[in-house]
Amino acid sequence: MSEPTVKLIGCFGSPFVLRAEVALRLKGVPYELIEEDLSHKSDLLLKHNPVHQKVPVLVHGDRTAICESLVILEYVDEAFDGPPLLPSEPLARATARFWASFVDKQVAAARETKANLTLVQGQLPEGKRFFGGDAIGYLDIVLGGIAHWMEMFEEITGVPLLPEEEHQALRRWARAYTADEIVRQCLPDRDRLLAALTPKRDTFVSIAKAMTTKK
Ligand SMILES: N[C@@H](CCC(=O)N[C@@H](CS)C(=O)NCC(=O)O)C(=O)O
Repeated sequence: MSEPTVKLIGCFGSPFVLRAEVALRLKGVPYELIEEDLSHKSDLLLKHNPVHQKVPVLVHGDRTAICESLVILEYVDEAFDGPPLLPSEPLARATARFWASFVDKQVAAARETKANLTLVQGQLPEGKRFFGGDAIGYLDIVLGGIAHWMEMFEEITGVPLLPEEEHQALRRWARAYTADEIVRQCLPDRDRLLAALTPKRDTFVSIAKAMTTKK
């Protein structure tokens, strides 16, 4: 019997979609990426994610769709063979989930992004390249959405959000993450992303100033 197909409803340049793609590729799961135009949401998206109407959405065979990137990561980890994303030990799993939720709520959308990233940086295991240790794991994938965008954000605004001297470990991690062979296959094209983000430069500069001004 053939394996049920995996479809990922996504859109260009989304850090949340990137999470789902990296997880699928690390597990070696073939998938079809359906690129959504979020200004004209398709019936497919509205049918599969009627609650939030957001991407990513994972459709596995004829099963109900799975929505929300963190839920998708856990589903992919449990439903498919391949390298584990979450640690196996309960306390380490709970800790990874805590920091993933922290990244979503306190880093991606907060004014205290810089200080909160310092807290996240403290979770890098001593002498290891990734939050998952020697291999990319759940928290790497969750934070990985930010790594690529942060660099782009700095280039567009000219404001260093994470100066090397303050966030050396995190910058080293971001470089290792975005240089990973599997991650690179999923990263949005740099020039296309730059072209999409540059018109929002003024907004980004205001955000960057708010983030870097010491209170
Ligand atoms: N919490 C969601 C966030 C997903 C999200 O914000 N997706 C954006 C694209 S980056 C989206 O679909 N936006 C459409 C909208 O807000 O209507 C997740 O983790 O999956």
